Amino acid sequence: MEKIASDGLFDYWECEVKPERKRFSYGFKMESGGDRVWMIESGIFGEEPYPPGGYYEMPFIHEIDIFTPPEWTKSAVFYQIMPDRFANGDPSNDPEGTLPWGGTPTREGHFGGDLQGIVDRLDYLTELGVTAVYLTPVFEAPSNHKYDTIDYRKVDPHFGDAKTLKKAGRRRTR
Ligand SMILES: [Ca+2]
Repeated sequence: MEKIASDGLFDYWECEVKPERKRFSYGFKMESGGDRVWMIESGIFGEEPYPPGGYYEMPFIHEIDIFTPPEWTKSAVFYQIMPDRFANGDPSNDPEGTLPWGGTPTREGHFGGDLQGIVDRLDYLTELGVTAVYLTPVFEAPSNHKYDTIDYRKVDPHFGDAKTLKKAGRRRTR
């Protein structure tokens, strides 16, 4: 692996792998001085884990699963947004029991953030240099994070509607 970047907290390593077959299993061996550890999906071990159990796995790679990112993503600056916690642009759609903005977050609590809040701040994101927004799930779900989606065809009413989602996703040019 090759170290491609570092910041105050982390080093970032990268390598390119072309699996010989349509299945792929992998782990990481890390060595420093006399120390050696293996990191796989099931944990970190001082002894080399015996495969196949517990390794990171891509059990089957079909040709259509090999994703080629569009050219524009290579220079894009992404900003990830969990809508409930980003900005409340429409208090009329707040879930019952919405906590006051700036309050202490809880696991189940809602702050009323929504798609209109994102639309209202697209200029702010552009000023930051952001060129692409990645949203955590926005479809109908009971939780604040919406990963427990119950209807993939309906924008969660606490976040807004399809029309507002379209506005949040429109291409911005300066
Ligand atoms: Ca709201």
